[in-house]
Amino acid sequence: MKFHVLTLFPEMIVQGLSPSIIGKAVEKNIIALDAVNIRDYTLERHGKVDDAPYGGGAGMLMQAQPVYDAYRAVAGDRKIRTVYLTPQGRRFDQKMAREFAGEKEMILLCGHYEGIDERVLEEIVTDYVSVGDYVLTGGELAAMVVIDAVARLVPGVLGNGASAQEESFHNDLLEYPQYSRPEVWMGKSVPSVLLSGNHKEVEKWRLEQSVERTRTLRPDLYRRYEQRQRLIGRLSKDKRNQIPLMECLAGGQGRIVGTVGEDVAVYHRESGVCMIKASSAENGRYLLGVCPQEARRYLVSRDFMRNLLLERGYRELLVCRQFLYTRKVPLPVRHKDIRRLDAESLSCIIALCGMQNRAYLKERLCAGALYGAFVEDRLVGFAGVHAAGGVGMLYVAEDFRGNGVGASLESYVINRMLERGHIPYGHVEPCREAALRLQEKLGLYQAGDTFYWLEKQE
Ligand code: 4FN
Repeated sequence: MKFHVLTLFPEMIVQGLSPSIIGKAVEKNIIALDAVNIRDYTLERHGKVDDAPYGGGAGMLMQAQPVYDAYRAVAGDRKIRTVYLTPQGRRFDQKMAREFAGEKEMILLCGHYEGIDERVLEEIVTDYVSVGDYVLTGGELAAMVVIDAVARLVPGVLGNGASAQEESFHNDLLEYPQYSRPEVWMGKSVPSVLLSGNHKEVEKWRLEQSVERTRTLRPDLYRRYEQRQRLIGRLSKDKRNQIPLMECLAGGQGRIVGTVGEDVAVYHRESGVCMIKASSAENGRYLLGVCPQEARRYLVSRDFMRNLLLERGYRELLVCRQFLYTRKVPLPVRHKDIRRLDAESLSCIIALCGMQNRAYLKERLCAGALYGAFVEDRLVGFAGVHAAGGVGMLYVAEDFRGNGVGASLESYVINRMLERGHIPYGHVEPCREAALRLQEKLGLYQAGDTFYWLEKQE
């Protein structure tokens, strides 16, 4: 991703970000940062870029011409998302950061003095964005806030370990308190549970702390959290059918976009998947209406839902049976050399299974969600966790099939899911007989309706 910043103080942007992780990512060419000095584009002598406002009043305004020419020098005839940092803008938040992270390129425009001539703003700005309610001397710090928040979402900027951490991030909850050495500082001890070595107790304590902090400090976030927990409680009465929805909510990545009675639509933004539980076509129609525009895929489990989507021009991707692993005990893994894969394995994966689904596999790889089986350092198979939470993507090299590599891979992924407190589930097409047999062999049982995956036609 490329950030262009139009500013009177380019060194503020470049030097401000260069010591940080964002600066390292620039050095590694994972992102690009191009700070453009608006003053370089003035046609007036002495580098003048400002003038007094018509109608009078205090202070000066940045003039339209240098801003426009700097913009054209960057954008040419291309249409690029252009953000003006201004106190009048929409408040910047994590959702907006995610949206911007989907762009290939963006332009950030920083104001100075009393602001910028309205006419050039009308001409070039696509988004007005504010970082908060306080007076600043210029838009540069605001632009740096936006760049920092957006850039860290670009795959590779934080590296594998950190992006995997987001998986366990309890959305809607504030962070719990943390402690490091020494054990006693200024007479204050580290809470004893953290020294107990009991992983389960530690997790429980941390969740309690997060919940309590959120309840007292951020009642707005807490309401969302409570609504989600209540829904998970209701869905758990129909676990066999509702595991994907429950998992998506429990993971903290699913957003409830609508409810009618006992029915609900949940949007999983990372995968662009909408999951709908509807008990009637009427409710289904309503819930489809409230799903976000950007939803690319739907997971539904009733014929009338499937038909509603087909009527709306969606394409059927898969018709699946659902398998659940409801025991808590880890599965034995016979194949010894299985490891988490990183972005460098992409070429091995493509060599193994061809180019199909390349973009999706790359995305899962960068998210740290794929695991590989090796024989003498050769990748002979892989499996992982889908963006929406299911276990799958199982593939074994033809000359290694029938050796239990597939069973080991799936068992390994299931064990990782169990460690993180998930209920492992998978969707398998009825025609894939080997995969169906494997599910039974591993002790997963078929549960619930037939599930339909449908995709928006591009
Ligand atoms: N600020 C307020 C009201 C009126 C003016 C300001 C103010 C920099 C060019 C804009 C400020 C805050 C958050 C950009 C503030 C932001 C700016 C931002 C910003 C110089 C004109 C100015 C009521 C919000 C206190 C100066 C409120 N996010 N004017 O600060 O650019 O992006």
